[in-house]
Amino acid sequence: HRSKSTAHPDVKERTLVAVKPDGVQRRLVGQIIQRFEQRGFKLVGLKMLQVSEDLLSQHYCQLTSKPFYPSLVDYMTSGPVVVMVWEGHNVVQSSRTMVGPTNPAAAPTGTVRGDFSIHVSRNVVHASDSLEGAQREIQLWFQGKDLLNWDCCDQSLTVEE
Ligand code: IDP
Repeated sequence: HRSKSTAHPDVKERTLVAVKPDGVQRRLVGQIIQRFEQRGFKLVGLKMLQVSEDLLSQHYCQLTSKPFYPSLVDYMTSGPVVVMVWEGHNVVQSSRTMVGPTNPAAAPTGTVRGDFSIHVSRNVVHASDSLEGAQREIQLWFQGKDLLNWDCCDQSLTVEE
């Protein structure tokens, strides 16, 4: 006998995905959301904002000493971003696969970066790279009250419960 709670403990896994300013300007928000919806993940948080340099330096705390960091700040603050939290089985790793490698030149067709971008400095989208990173980024970008726990009526069609 397997109890419901131990069979699939990670259906509540969450990750942070952001459409960067180039993706918003190029009107790719809808297509990017559609990919996560149709895969079967659940949207639990969504907002549009102009990013501050302070938030960005916390988000990219491991990159602030890189030579490209000043241009990364210019890019990420050039216009609004749309930031989302997606939930579901293995969502952190699956989102990274759906987004593709950092450098679009290496990104396979079928990935967001492989389908919509050509250069590392304009790669359209962000997705957390690990469970720990996802937790850190979600706390940074969202207040707990702005993440919703809701029942998706077709959940039993996407995971065994
Ligand atoms: P990731 O976004 O795939 O997790 P990171 O190494 O965390 O990759 O880099 C964060 C972001 O910084 C990239 O998505 C890209 O926008 C930018 N970036 C990374 N490496 C370079 C570079 O060599 N030149 C310009 N921008 C870069």
